[in-house]
Amino acid sequence: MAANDQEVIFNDKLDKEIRIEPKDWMPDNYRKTLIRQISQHAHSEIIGMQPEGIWITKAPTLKRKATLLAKVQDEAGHGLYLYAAAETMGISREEMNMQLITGKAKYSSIFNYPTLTWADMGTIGWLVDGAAIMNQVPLCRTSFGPYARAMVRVCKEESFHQRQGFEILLTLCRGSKEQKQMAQDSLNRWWWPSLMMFGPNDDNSPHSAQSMKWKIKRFSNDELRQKFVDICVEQAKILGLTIPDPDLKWNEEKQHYDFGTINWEEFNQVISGNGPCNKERMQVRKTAHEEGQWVREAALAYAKKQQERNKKAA
Ligand code: BYC
Repeated sequence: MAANDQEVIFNDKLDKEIRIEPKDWMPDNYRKTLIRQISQHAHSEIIGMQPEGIWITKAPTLKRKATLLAKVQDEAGHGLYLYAAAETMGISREEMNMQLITGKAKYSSIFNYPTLTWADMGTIGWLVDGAAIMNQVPLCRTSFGPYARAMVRVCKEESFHQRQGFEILLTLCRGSKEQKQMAQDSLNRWWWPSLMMFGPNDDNSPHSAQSMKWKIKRFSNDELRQKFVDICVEQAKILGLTIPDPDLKWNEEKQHYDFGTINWEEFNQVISGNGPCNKERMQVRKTAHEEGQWVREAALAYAKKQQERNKKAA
C-alpha cells in the first residue's frame, strides 16, 4: 500500500476514535512521541518509588507501613506495564533503561524534591497522585491502544493512592497543633512543584499541538492544571489547610480559581538535572541497576537452560 494510503487509514482511525495498535502503520513521529512520553512516564513511576520508599521503615504504625509498602509496589507495577506498552513500539527495555541512567530521558520533575516528614507521604498521595489522576484519566482514551489500556488499571490504583494520602493528612490535621503544622509545612513545600507536574504553559509546550492532533493528549497542560487547582482548593478547605498562594481567588466570570505565577525558572532547573535531589535519585537508580546485574544474568542463564531442556525433550 502507498504511504499516502496508509496515512489516510491512520487519520481515519483517529477520526473514528479507533485505537492505533502496535502493528498498524503510524507516522514515524507519532511512534517517537509515544516512545518518549510512555518511557518517561515509566521512568517517573520507577524513580517515584524513591522519595516514598525511604519512609516505609519510618511509618508511624504497622497499618501505615503496610499501606505505604503496597503503594510503592503499585508504582513499580505501573512502571512495568508502561515499559511493556513502550516495548510494543519497537524499543527494548534495556535501551529505555540506558536512556534513563545516562540522563538522556526525563522523568517527572516532582520526584526531585526531598521527603522531609511523614506528612509528605500524605501530601504526595493527595497532590502528586491527585495530579497524576487528573493527567492520566484522559490518557485512558489516548489513541495508542496499549498505553490507553495500561492507564485504566493505573488510574484505579492511583485513586486509592490519592485517598490514602488525603486520609493521612486528615488524621494529622485533626491531631495536635504540631501535627497540623507539619501538614501545613508539607503543603507549603509541595504545592508549587505539584502544579509544575502538568508541564509548561500551553504557549510554551512544544509537543502539545501535535499530540492533541494525534489524540495522544486530550486536554492541554493548562486545562488540566486549572481543573486540578479548582479541585484542590475545595479539598484544602476540608483539611483546614491554607494553599500557599496569595493570588489564589475565585473568578466569578471564568468560574475557576485564578492562581499565581509558577516559577518556571525553578522548573527548568529541575528538568535539566539541577533540582534538590536529581543527583541522588540518579545515583540510587544506577546502583540498583548495577546490583541487579547478577539477577538479570541468572534469569537469562535459566531461560537458556530451559530452552535447551525443551529442545532435548522435543
Ligand atoms: N517533568 O511539550 P511538553 C506519577 C518536559 S508519575 C519533567 O508539554 P508533553 C507517580 C517534556 O517531557 C507522573 N519533564 O511535553 C509516580 C518535554 O521534554 P522532552 C508522570 C517535563 O510530553 C509515583 C518538555 O518538558 N506522569 O504520577 O506534550 C508515585 C516540554 O513539555 C514535565 C506522566 O509522565 C515534568 N513535569 O507534555 C506517585 C504522564 N513536563 O521530552 C505518582 C504522561 C513537561 O521534549 N505524560 N516536561 O525532552 C504526559 O502527560 C506529558 O508527557 C506531560 C508533558 C504532560 C508530562
